[in-house]
Amino acid sequence: MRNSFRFFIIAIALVSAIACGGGGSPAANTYYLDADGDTYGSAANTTTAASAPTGYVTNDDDCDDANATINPSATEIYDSVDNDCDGSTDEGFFTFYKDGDLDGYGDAANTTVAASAPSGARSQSPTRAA
Ligand SMILES: [Ca+2]
Ligand SMILES: [Ca+2]
Ligand SMILES: [Ca+2]
Ligand SMILES: [Ca+2]
Repeated sequence: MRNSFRFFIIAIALVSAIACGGGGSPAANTYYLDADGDTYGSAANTTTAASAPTGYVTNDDDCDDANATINPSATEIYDSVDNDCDGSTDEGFFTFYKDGDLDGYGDAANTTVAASAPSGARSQSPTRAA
């Protein structure tokens, strides 16, 4: 009686060890390499595993996986680069023309690029030939 109970316990332990070990493989997921460590992965380098390997993440949203300052959480700045990975480069920036005499027409020779009109006498409207 006692021996058969012990055998029963051992049998259960064996079966569960086999099931967890070499038996059925868990569902595999695709993971994306995050080479620059900004938590956004690149679709250019993927692997399939049951859980995320070191350096891999579950998204492929990084448009530049060699630059940690470029990712979907970044703020767009005026630098001819798509900093926030939305597919648009330097969106939200405009050229403003200085309107020194406040006649409503700017000076093509005196411009600045910004997201909103700088303080001072400037106009976003294109210039009249000065
Ligand atoms: Ca990345
Ligand atoms: Ca990046
Ligand atoms: Ca952008
Ligand atoms: Ca930019």
